[in-house]
Amino acid sequence: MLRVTIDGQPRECAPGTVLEALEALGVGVPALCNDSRLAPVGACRTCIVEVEGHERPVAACTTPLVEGMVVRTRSPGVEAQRRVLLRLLASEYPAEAVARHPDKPFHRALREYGLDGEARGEQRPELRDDSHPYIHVDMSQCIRCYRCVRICDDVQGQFVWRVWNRGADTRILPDGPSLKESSCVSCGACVDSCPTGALEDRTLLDRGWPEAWTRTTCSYCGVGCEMDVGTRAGRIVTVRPSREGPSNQGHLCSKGRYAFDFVTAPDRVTVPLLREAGGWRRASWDEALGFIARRLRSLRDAHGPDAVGMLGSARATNEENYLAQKLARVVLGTNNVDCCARVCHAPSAAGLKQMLGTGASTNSFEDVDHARTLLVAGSNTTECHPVVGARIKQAVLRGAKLIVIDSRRTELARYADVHLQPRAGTDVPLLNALAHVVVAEGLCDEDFLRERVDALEDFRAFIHGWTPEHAARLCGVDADALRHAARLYATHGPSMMVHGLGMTEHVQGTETVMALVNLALLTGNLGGPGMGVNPMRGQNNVQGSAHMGCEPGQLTGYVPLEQHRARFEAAWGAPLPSTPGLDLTRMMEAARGGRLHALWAIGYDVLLTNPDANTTREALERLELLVVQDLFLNETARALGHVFLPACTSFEKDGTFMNGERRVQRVRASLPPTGDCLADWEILCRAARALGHPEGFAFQSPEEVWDEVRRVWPAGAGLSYARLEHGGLQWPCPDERHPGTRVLHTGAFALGPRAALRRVGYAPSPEAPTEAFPFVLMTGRRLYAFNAGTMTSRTPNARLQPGDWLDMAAADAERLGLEDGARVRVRSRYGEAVLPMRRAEGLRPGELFTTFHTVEVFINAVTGPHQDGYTHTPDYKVTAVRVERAE
Ligand SMILES: Nc1nc2c(c(=O)[nH]1)N[C@H]1C(S)=C(S)[C@@H](COP(=O)(O)OP(=O)(O)OC[C@H]3O[C@@H](n4cnc5c(=O)[nH]c(N)nc54)[C@H](O)[C@@H]3O)O[C@H]1N2
Ligand SMILES: Nc1nc2c(c(=O)[nH]1)N[C@H]1C(S)=C(S)[C@@H](COP(=O)(O)OP(=O)(O)OC[C@H]3O[C@@H](n4cnc5c(=O)[nH]c(N)nc54)[C@H](O)[C@@H]3O)O[C@H]1N2
Ligand SMILES: [Mo]
Repeated sequence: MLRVTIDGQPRECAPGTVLEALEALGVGVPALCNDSRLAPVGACRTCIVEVEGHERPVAACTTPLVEGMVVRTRSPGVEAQRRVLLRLLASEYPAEAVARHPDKPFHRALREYGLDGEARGEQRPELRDDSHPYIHVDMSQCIRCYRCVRICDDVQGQFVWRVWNRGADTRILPDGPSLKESSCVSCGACVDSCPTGALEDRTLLDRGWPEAWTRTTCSYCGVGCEMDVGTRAGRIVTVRPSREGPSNQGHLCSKGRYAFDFVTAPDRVTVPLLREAGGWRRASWDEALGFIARRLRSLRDAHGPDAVGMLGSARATNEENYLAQKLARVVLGTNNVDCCARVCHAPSAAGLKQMLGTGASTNSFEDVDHARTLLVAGSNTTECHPVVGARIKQAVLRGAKLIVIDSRRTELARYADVHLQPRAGTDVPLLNALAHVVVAEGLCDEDFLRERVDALEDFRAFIHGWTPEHAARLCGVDADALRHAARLYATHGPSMMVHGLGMTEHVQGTETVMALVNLALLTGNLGGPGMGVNPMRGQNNVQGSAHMGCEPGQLTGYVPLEQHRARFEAAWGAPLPSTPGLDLTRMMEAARGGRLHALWAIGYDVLLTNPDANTTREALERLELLVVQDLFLNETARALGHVFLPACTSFEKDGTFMNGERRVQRVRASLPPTGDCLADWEILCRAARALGHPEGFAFQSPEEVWDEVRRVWPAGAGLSYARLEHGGLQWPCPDERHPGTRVLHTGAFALGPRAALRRVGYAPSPEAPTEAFPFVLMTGRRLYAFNAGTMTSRTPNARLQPGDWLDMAAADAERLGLEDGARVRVRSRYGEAVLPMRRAEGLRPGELFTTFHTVEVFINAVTGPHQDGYTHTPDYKVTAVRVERAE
């Protein structure tokens, strides 16, 4: 700590700039061009202070604090200078704006200096841009602090805002004809930073200033961004990023920042519903739960407990998923419980668990800043995990090396030192070839191998045949590019892997993850900062849902059921079912075969998102009871549900989520429940009572549920709500003094001192293109829509990205005589879908890409039944199809 004197008071401050010290002490000075997320520039000079020994006032934002410094923030000299500066800015600033946006830093400064009456500028209509659904632009209120320009460049890395002209004529304009038509990705960072009313959220202008702020965690993807929700009169007015958020550090993406209005969508279901001959009928909670209880009891009496299945929700909290699997096992008496980790990163969990002992990311998002080389494999990070994607871009702009393995040229591929673009489904050969180069060229970390790795000789013998030339033929990549990538990853460490569904949603999903782990083991890139193997987990709580026990063979803490049966039976005071449970894909088969009679799906649109939808439909149609617990009549409910239970959104309940870096974070209600909706945890507790089994479900709050979770999960015992208050904690965290774990496998692996390399042979996808089905279709996602689209389609995000469309290489489009926008029929062996096509750059001819975000297109009618052998995760990435113009 430094001892300094500020405004006559002796103070102790942490090293940093003078402005940081003043802010920490709560000594406010205007600082209009300053933003703690940006490097200070000292341009506006409103933060000037007097420092003893300096002839002239200095800008507090660019002046480092030093021991013994004597600072005066309010001396007559600096106050006078500040007033002159502010008066100059005011003279050009529109008067109405000051009143309209009372809480902006510039307006506060004007009021503080009694200058609000001196705003005399004009509102100039030609400087307004009304194009964007979320961001209102009025550059007559621009004071040229350039915060928008800088935050777009230095945090998001999008470079949308450009500076035109100089001096008094300076204009800041987007890089397109309007903001909507620009390269803007709607992260809202510029709005959040703008100190005036030049850039503002439309919702805030329309609905008024927030009356209350609530800190919570975003409910879209697995990054786990912390955010502050501003509410007024029972509505969300705006969402702002929390600067303390460990994984987002003051940044958000378009979904977390803006896509919240689904909460008040007119078709939100707010009462329980029962299906009758004529359609849905309103019911009371007692009636709906009573109906479910009677039906479940009679199905169980007729067919045994395993006639029933339960799906937890990767969108709901840990507490709720814990209760879902407990209800399945203890009340319904079945291990038939799963969640949509099954269709997503189950191969990552399985591969990492088998090889290293823990089925989760080895490192943290923070490690992106410590890696010298980043290997992004099958992850479209900038669209699917935009806050981490932006962080990767910034790391690369600062000089980190980037290797991208993706079958398309993604945004990150354009930043990459090497982009390996394999034919879809050929990553095992590609990764084996990288391992071959590492071994053959002597690039292994010999010390690491000696101390921590087994099966080296066997692996050497195996990998010998996987030459780059051999792999190059299978993958369609250049052999020298493979060599270049392998050398970079092995020799320019620490090297960090980030991987996505391009690795896992394949017939070889788990094996592909194992091939990634092989590379990390060979090069010693495990157990330290800036390293590791890191699945970019999909939904906000998919890591947590599986970890709480929503998997047939795993109990809370992701421990094997058979090994931990006795401990859980003691804790729960009830026997656990003895038959092994079915996972989601096996439940669908059982339903089709007439062996599963009831399914309870919490926050999971199975019909729309499972592959081979015609088969899924047949399965669900045969069920005698399909309970859907959701926010909306999603496609599963609309088409086939028998009972609908209306749940609260994450804005309306308390609890915790677990993000992709093993961090447990608090979710806090910012709104009261809508209508009769209940939080999922309350629904499940009431259901247990209705089923005549109240014991073990008498919880009064999510915290009580969580405290039970901590009792049965030793590695989470230290994660009390009190300790999660600020920023959350990463497990393992075994006791209340433990600081949490940022990096796994330091010193030893979770499974022991040594891990073994694995032979990963190559089994090509059965969906090889044929004459009848000459194209390979990959499916995935795009920036503005989220998965089943139930939430994002009910927000203005839908205006930023129109539905699903098919990307096709220009050469293919020409050959087929298809113009952009042409409607095409995509047909596979399993079904068909009709959608518009567009030419896309960065696709290999013969390969296609589309998304599964809308019911209108229903692309899963086309995807096939093939699965990963270990986890039964569907192959959504390789389907042989043909394309023809739709009439
Ligand atoms: N905007 C948005 N964000 C999301 C979601 C969303 O729907 N929308 N969903 C969330 C969820 S649930 C998840 S799981 C994550 C998914 O996040 P990602 O895994 O990043 O998403 P995908 O688009 O499914 O696929 C990733 C990449 O794999 C590539 N790929 C496909 N096949 C292959 C292949 O055979 N080999 C290689 N090397 N690459 C291949 C695709 O070109 C694509 O760029 O995103 C989460 N975030
Ligand atoms: N073709 C193709 N299909 C795919 C994929 C692909 O890449 N290609 N990816 C797969 C992957 S990775 C995934 S994760 C799945 C995703 O499939 P889903 O899990 O079905 O998709 P989501 O849209 O995330 O949300 C599910 C539901 O949760 C509801 N919900 C949100 N919050 C809550 C809550 O708090 N409580 C309750 N009860 N409900 C809530 C939403 O309204 C929505 O209906 O799709 C899979 N399907
Ligand atoms: Mo996912």
